[in-house]
Amino acid sequence: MSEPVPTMAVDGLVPVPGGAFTMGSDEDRYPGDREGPPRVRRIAGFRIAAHAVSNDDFAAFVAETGYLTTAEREGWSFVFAGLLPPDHPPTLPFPRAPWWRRVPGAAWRRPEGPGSGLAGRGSHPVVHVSWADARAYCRWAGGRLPTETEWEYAARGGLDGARYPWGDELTPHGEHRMNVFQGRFPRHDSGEDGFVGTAPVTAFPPNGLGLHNMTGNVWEWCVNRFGSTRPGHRAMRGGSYLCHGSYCWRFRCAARSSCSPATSAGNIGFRLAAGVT
Ligand SMILES: [Cu+2]
Repeated sequence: MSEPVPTMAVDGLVPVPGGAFTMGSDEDRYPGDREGPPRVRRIAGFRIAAHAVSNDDFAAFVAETGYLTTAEREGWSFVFAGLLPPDHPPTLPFPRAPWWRRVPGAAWRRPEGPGSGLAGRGSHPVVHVSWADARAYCRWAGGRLPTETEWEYAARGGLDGARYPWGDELTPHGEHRMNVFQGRFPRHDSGEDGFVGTAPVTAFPPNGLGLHNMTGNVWEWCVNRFGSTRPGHRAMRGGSYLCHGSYCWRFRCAARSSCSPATSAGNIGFRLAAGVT
């Protein structure tokens, strides 16, 4: 027998029946992402959480295990410059994306570094978690990370070939359906969708399977590698509150990205999955 696990966590997962669907798209604005060509995939049934792992969820894991995240051990993480207070000490920009700052002391409990905290954000997705951290949580919870195929099938929620989890229109009837970046990236997020930075994990109506925020809010780690074009990287799905069509049109069901498994940032989280019992 392995150590006792809190079965509550996996008991609450949404069952997703097996089936077939069209994976990927031909909207390949970023050929290096290899999100196409569209192809039919068969998939076995599995279970997936209705929302991303929240700060409160992650706090329960840490309280029980004393787990230290990669960012806590290494002493820094990537924070979006626009979320740092104006009087924050100077930080090193990431060369190809200077709006990302290496912030000493940034970690899941201190999303914008020392002086920041989780007040009012217990129901927001945990961020500054590496792929390794995400895997550790999933094991503790008795589950695992989803594969990219599972993630995309779940995100589509039964709408085969649609761009978003609810259809093809970004804002049907003028309504925002996810947390992405409005305004001028990267300098000004106008927050027209109601949020600057993260939103609660159950914000916005769910998709056809009852799953919230499959696109937008935070990137979600998947269990598998990205592929041969980025050796060592693990796949991430869904885009985040920083995605803007002008720069990163990846808040779509088919879109892909990746990071190295030790990377953490203020817009990367994850969602728990498991097989069928
Ligand atoms: Cu993006």
